[in-house]
Amino acid sequence: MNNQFQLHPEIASTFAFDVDLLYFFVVAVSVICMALICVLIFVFAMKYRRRTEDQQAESQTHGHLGLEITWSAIPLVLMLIMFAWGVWLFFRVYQIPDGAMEYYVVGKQWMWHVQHPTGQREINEMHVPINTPVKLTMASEDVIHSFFIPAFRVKNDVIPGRYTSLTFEATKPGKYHLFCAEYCGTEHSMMVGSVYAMEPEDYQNWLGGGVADETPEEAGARLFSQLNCDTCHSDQANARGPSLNGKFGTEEVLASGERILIDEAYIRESIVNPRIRLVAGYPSIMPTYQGQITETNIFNLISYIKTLPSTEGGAQ
Ligand code: HEC
Ligand SMILES: [Cu+2]
Repeated sequence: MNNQFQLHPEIASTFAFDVDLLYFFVVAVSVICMALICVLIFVFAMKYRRRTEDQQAESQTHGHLGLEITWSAIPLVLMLIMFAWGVWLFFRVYQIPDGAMEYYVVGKQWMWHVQHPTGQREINEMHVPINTPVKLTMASEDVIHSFFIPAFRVKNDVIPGRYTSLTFEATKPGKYHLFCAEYCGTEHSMMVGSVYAMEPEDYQNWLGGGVADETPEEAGARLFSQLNCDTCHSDQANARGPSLNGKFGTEEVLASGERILIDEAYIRESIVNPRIRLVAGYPSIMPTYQGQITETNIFNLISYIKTLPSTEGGAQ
């Protein structure tokens, strides 16, 4: 199935068909307009050709308001249809549904690391259940990559120093191509893999068959003490850093007076570049962990910090 050359990838996600429909509309409009122009060039060249050596033009037409309006208005309407349709689809494709399963994906020259919500890890393979919304949060260890699953019609760049995401819901069990779609060095063309969409029961069995790794939260909890985060971040009254309990999704007041939402991107920045945004009332003593921690481990720390419950009667 996957080795044959295919002009058209399979339709295997909820919005794949709608993406195709818009694509065919754009192609059809372009082909029809191009054909019209080609035919008219040919017809006019024949119809108005010079018939004798000394033939003079009878009259020249300069401008025609009706025509001008027609050939401006029709393309405008067609373009607006494409635009509105595109915007509608864009929001559908990029909206993250509630309760989506969150996978972490790290691009690295030249492979994809995938981590399941339950902790299973894969390289260049990704198993997902069908009929379940999936969200990928993606990071890069080195250069710009791009995560592309043609059968699901999803693609997004994976950028160093920043999180990007993708969501999809597979609809058809099968094995699909996974590509890096951004030239990223010598072995870019080898940065390929497979996505296995499975019936939910099969997915559960697959999970059960693998080695039971620690979950992202467990790994994060382990790192939190291994990297000594807990020596500064705790609920104790004399803690040197702000307590992180129950902080995820809330707003932080910075030393600059600015307010910022504590989300994945902010936590990542706090770990690799703590000096950029200081929390109000705290000295700049947090060491940077840049280069000492992998993107996967940053994901794990974030998962752990997300689960920290707010504690009443704490220092904060
Ligand atoms: C030497 C003490 C120290 C260590 C070790 C430390 N931090 Fe911090 N951290 C701080 C201080 C102080 C702040 C507040 C000032 C700032 O923003 O840099 C802070 C801020 C933060 C923030 C932003 C919190 C907020 O409320 O906005 C996060 C997230 C964070 N640290 C995570 C970590 C993680 C994860 C580790 C371990 C990998 C860690 N820190 C290790 C002292 C520390
Ligand atoms: Cu790549």
